[in-house]
Amino acid sequence: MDSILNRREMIGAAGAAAVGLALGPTGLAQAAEGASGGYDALAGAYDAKAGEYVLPPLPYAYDALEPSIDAQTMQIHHDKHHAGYVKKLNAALAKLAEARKSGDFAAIQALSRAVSFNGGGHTLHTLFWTNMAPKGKGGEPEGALLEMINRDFGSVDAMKAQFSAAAGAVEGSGWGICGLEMAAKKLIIIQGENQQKLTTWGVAPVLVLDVWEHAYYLKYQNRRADYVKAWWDVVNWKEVAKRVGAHAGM
Ligand code: MN3
Repeated sequence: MDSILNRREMIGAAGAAAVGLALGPTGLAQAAEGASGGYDALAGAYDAKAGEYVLPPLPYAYDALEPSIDAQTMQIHHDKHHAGYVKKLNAALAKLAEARKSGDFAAIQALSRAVSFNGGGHTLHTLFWTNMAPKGKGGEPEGALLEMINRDFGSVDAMKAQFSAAAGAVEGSGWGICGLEMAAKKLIIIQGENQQKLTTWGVAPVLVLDVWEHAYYLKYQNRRADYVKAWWDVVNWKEVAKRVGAHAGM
């Protein structure tokens, strides 16, 4: 295990893409040009030629995750909510470019916040769609990923229990997030509020779960715990393994 984890590749192109927009669009542009180092999901989130963030298509049909997540929720969530974050992120960045030209930074707080909120939303949703797969298609944790989960959480069941508790207890709108902490190269579970709060810097998200009400309310109403439980059936562990490998140098 140690030999797998000793190859330290501190935040490079892949890490920059993963920890995202705080580092500017360069990381995502590199990802778009094929330097994503296994963090392929983000390659579709930015159009390097146009110089704009874009809404990547869902990698499956709207109804592909049923019965865990219903088709109508997926359609509205992807086509309306996620698209909105992309549009507002681009708009905020354009206004910042104008501000640099004019030297008028009167709106800097609102614009910085808009980049953080909408950029966080864009990154997390892009990772979310691709860390899910139709039931039975996502595999199970195995190999180096399984070893890492056992090392850092004790067992897969213990990891799932902590993640479910964290996601279920997010106050208001937010995310359950499992990520690789870059200093220790260990997996940790954190909560995200809104799209950007409670961030732990240096943690590259490898498995994320949207627990905003828009992600589950049509089917589950107030029963967030039932949604979280059903969601485990559609986790794409193969994609999670790829992301961990990209950051841990596996
Ligand atoms: Mn959402």
